[in-house]
Amino acid sequence: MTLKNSTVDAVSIVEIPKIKDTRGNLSVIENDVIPFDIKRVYYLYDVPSDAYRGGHAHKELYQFLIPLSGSFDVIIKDGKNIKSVTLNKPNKGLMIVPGIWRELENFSSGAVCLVLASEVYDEDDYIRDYDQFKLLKSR
Ligand code: T46
Repeated sequence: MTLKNSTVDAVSIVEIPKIKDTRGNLSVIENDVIPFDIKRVYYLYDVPSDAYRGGHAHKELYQFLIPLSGSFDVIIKDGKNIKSVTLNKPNKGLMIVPGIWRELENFSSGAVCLVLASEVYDEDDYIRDYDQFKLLKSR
């Protein structure tokens, strides 16, 4: 998947295996759940309900977003199409491929968004200007 050819249809909800017993649930992510080796893990928390995060796309980065607690909405755009996904189950994550604009909003109280990333942090991988994003997608 490349910056140029990806569409919102390539962004998918992925179910994370759940091991359930009387003590509660345990979910585990191994290489068969996500299609990349994890190079970085970060998380968003204590996000005010009126805050807006994201507002950018990545050139090469794959990310897997997991709502460890609470819920939030992810708006995804490919320059032509828009989709909105609500994440609210800790065993269902969102796989975002390169070349997809994302906006995160409507965080519930206590929401925690865990992100597994295919690359280490690199500001050069970000496209933070939406007009530039649309131009790159249309070329
Ligand atoms: C994404 C959404 C879901 C770092 O120093 N290292 C890191 O690994 C990250 C992710 C960020 N930062 C710095 C860069 C900024 O100075 O932390 C500050 C906040 O980052 P940003 O405004 O990009 O945060 P979000 O929540 O808008 O976006 C982040 C990720 O950057 C992004 O890739 O998809 O979470």
